[in-house]
Amino acid sequence: MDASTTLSRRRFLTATSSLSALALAGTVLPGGIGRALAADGAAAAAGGAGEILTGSHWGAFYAKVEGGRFVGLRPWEKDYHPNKALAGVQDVVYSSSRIRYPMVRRAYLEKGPAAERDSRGGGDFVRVSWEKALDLVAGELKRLQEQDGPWSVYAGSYGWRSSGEIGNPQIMLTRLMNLTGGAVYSSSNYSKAALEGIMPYVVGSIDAAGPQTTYQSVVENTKLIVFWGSDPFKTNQIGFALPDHEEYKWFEDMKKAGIKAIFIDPINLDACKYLGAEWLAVRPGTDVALALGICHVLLTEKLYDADFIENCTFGFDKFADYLAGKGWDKVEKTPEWAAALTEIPADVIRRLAHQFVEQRTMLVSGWSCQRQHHGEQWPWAFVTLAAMVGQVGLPGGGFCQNYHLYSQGSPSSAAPALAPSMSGGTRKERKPWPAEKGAKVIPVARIVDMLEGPGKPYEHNGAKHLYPDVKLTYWVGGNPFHHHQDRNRMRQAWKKFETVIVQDFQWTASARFADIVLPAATTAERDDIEMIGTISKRAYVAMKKVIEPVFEAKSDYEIFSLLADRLGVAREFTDGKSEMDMIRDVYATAKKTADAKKSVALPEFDEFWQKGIIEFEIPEKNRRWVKYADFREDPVMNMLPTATGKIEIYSKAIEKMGYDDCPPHASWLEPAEWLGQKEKPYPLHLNSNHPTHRMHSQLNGTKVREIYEVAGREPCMINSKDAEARGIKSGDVVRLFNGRGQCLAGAVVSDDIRPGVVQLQEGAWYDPADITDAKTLCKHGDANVLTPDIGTSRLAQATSAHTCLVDVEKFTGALPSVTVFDAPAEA
Ligand SMILES: Nc1nc2c(c(=O)[nH]1)N[C@H]1C(S)=C(S)[C@@H](COP(=O)(O)OP(=O)(O)OC[C@H]3O[C@@H](n4cnc5c(=O)[nH]c(N)nc54)[C@H](O)[C@@H]3O)O[C@H]1N2
Ligand SMILES: Nc1nc2c(c(=O)[nH]1)N[C@H]1C(S)=C(S)[C@@H](COP(=O)(O)OP(=O)(O)OC[C@H]3O[C@@H](n4cnc5c(=O)[nH]c(N)nc54)[C@H](O)[C@@H]3O)O[C@H]1N2
Ligand SMILES: [Mo]
Repeated sequence: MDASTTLSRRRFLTATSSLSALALAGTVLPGGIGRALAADGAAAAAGGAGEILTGSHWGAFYAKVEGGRFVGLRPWEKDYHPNKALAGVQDVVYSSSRIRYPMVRRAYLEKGPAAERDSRGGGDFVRVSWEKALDLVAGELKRLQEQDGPWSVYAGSYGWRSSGEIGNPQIMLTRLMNLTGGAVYSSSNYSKAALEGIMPYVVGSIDAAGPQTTYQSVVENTKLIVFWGSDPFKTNQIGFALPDHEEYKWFEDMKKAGIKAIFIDPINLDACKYLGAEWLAVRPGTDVALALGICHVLLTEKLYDADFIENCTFGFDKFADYLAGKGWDKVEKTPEWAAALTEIPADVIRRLAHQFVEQRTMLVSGWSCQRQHHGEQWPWAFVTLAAMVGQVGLPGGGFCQNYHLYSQGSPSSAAPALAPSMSGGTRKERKPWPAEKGAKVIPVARIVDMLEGPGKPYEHNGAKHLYPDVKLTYWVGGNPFHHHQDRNRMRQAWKKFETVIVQDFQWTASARFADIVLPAATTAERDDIEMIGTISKRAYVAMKKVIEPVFEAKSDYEIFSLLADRLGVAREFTDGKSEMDMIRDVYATAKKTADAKKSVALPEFDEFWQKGIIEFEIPEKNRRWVKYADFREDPVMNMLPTATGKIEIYSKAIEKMGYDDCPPHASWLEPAEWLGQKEKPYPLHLNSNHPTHRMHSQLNGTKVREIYEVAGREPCMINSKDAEARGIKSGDVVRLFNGRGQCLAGAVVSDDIRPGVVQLQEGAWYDPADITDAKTLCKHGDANVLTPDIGTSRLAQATSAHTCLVDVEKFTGALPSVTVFDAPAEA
């Protein structure tokens, strides 16, 4: 056992108290940008004694090590805007919610699979040896894969595992399952599945991935930038590779360039204040109507770019008929029609149409507007609007659906992108998979539908499938008891699983609702390799092990290798490679590409590993890259990979599907719940957007909570009018509720949120008061006890988390304490 494990949490917090200085450095308040950037030049020199360079979703950093203990950290000196949550990356290693040993639910251990499933989540676990835990897991996988069939194992494990090219436990799980006969997997994601479903029909690719028109192009050319359901200040704080937060530098440049900005969002964002922008507090869920209203003005006032529509798009006539009231719903999409739905005045809608075409305009969308019922309609309406404005492919003009993540407007270096050396491989069939056994892959957000309806038909993207009859799940690198909607429904459905295995380093609710819990190592406890900048590829970092795994944690690779051994596929699984061999492979592949293309000079691996980092120049020619410029220039030679080679405003392929919940052109379809509904079940809209100070549920079990918690709970922002009507003051404990569930939260009364809307950011750990109660109170503030679990449409079957009405009241009952941050007892 590691010496550090004997230290109490309190002593650890004292030992790392210097982190509070770091915590203050990266504030996202408007003035924060200037401060963080000013601090950049003065940052301390690289890598002092006892410091190890590594990284995380929150940024690259130097870990301080003393006597084998990870005692502190400081951000990489070239981070433009260090994330204050970085402090949690150290704290998480020793936190009270760390999973320390393999644990098995008592009833499961004593009575076997499927025993007393009602007691899941009750916290009655027994500590077991690794031998025992791995035997149990391997035995169950064998039993189900061999005796039953691969369709009975759900290995669609989804989630934001850590940064690093070899630490990809989901690839490992897939590889292990494929080597042993296969399993049911999942497709797409919770992030942008509606967008990923529709965009291939519209522009021939996902669009919101890879390089975008660079910020340099925006700074030099754009006169008006519109952030539509997009909060680049907040969501760029994290990255999948190691973020360098370059976006914040570009925001400063945008401000200096005097670019006018408009934010369309129910919340008055820090970025909006920073840029001195106009805030349009749209009614949530009505953005499609707003876009259609603007399109109507462009059409009727003949402001739209007829040449671009003629040369670069397909199917405009049908859409124009729809705008004019001659479409499938016979409703004209006038600004007055849109104003009634969106509560954005008709004269503002008219003005926006004029503003967009009168100057170089960049339309920017985030992903919240597609994480809604009929979410496919938003990206389609947005791109259609941009096509009518006609600036697609011009410097600083057109549209971007991805400036809010990974600093995607950053120019790229010439270095090859690093890629995992391990692949999931293909299924080694040991048993044929008959059609009646159901789908091999389900849309990720339809997991509860699958659990509730084995054998039931469903539709997805033009095809019909059956849900498989799954009995076991193995979850690694994700937290479904945070990310999935309608927690109470999910809790019941989860009982369908006879065995639930969770491999994590934190006692998340998913681990608490599992049967077998395996303690994984954090990235600080193993070696890896990663880029700084998903798009910029600004550097390669040797993510060196900071400390030995604490308690009995093992790296995901070691755990899966041990399981592979028990399942008789060790050699195939590991290929005889250690983790360091795989790191070498990742580097060797990049070096081979770089050498062949003569793009960048990479040293031999040992030199790189010893140095710890290689940084790359950004070639001048990459700084002004404009997306869709070649398509615009010659739409015939450079056609898009759509059915017609053009931007499809109308899709014949979607027409053929005949879905009433996804018509063949962008359309306004009323969501299942919204504030304009005739008979609203509840009076307030719940905005469960992404958390400012966390990445989802990660680092919730750390001192990062001290930055934002209210009354010891997740904060809930409420408009002063709504608060006053309910007698709520800042700091009060409130109860949010609807027909699906209820949770407590700490009130923040503010006029930075539109009346009628409350914000409870996603990711607070679920903390049920009484697991025997079907609608039990979450004591801490998990937004997903309230959200509905419905597919966006038959096309994408994505999550509709943002389609949610609730009510809020001041909580006056006996206040239950939050208990989710203490690990279950190690009996
Ligand atoms: N209401 C609502 N719900 C939402 C959303 C919303 O906007 N509103 N957003 C959705 C979106 S876009 C997403 S992407 C999902 C996110 O959902 P998740 O990705 O499931 O959320 P995370 O909290 O990031 O969970 C990652 C888990 O992996 C663990 N982990 C990290 N690194 C490792 C590792 O190396 N090994 C192992 N074994 N475990 C590791 C962490 O401790 C953590 O428990 O949530 C979705 N849910
Ligand atoms: N700090 C931080 N950054 C993150 C993450 C995180 O958890 N924390 N998660 C990462 C992941 S996995 C993803 S997928 C992305 C998510 O990126 P997004 O989905 O773009 O992020 P959100 O914060 O959910 O929503 C963006 C904005 O949309 C607004 N909004 C909500 N509903 C509506 C609406 O109906 N209309 C309009 N116009 N606006 C609306 C919200 O108030 C918010 O300001 O972020 C990534 N970045
Ligand atoms: Mo996401």
